[in-house]
Amino acid sequence: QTCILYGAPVDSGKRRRGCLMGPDAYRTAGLAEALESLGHRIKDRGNVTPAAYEAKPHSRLHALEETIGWTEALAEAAQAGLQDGLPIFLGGDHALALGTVLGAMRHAQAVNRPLFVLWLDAHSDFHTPATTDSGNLHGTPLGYVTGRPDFHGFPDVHTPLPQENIAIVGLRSVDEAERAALQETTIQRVDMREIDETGIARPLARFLDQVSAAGGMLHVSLDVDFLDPSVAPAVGTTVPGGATIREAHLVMEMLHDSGLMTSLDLVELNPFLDERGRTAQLMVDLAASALGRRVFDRPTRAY
Ligand code: DIR
Ligand code: MN
Ligand code: MN
Ligand code: MN
Repeated sequence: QTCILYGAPVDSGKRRRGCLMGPDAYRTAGLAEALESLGHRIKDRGNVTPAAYEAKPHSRLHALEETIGWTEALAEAAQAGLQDGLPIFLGGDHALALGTVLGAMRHAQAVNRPLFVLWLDAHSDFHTPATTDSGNLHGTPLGYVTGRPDFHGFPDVHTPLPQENIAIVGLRSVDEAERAALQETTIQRVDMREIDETGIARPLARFLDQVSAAGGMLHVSLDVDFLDPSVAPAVGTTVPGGATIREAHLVMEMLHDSGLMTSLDLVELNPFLDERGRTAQLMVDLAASALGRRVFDRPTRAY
């Protein structure tokens, strides 16, 4: 495959700074080399920059105009990348997915295929600018792409992503306003308890079967805090009780075997909080698993 790397040094989605160093950390940790060694062609298109914006003060929302600028620029990058290969976005905080998922939606519509989204995260990121209590827009991308209200100033979401095309896996921190709204949706929610009870493979296989049956494209958004903080400390919003290294690799290995993933976000890495690049390295290793690194081949499973 041709993997197209885009640095997305978005740091506007929350108040704690440092995610802007993410793209450099992934490059330093050898992402391109790891994927090349698996036989892929790598094009690094450098870092995206936000569309021009004029920052205004807001009482609640943090860095609204800058985040809108990133959304416009990253939607275009995602659309362009999907025409040329499998785009991988090196974040940057999760606000970058406002743009990458929007771009993937536009591309999917242009090629007349349904888009599915796999959200690997401790959080549900289903807020709107009106419901967020933190004022941090990294908590809003799934609200945006599903067409929830109050995203004034953002690019129009002409055709919202169908709720049933979304699975959120790894949940253990859902704000009350999100919980109430989510319970009214058909978004598939896999919390840590379900993972404990059934293992992570079962709910994931169920979702991949659905993507495959629909002939869908699949955007994967991997938040560092999907992982347990004991193995991935370099993130501003750690929540104990997260995925193990092996659970995360299994997700990535199954994604590779499925052949369904068409774009990938690596988000919320804050290198300022890392321990000698340990979290960056783990994220690179997970990306490598998603793109074919394995111990032994498995007979292919028909998803
Ligand atoms: C939280 C944090 N729910 C908020 N969200 C995060 O600010 O609305 N998402 N960290 O990954
Ligand atoms: Mn997130
Ligand atoms: Mn999160
Ligand atoms: Mn919140």
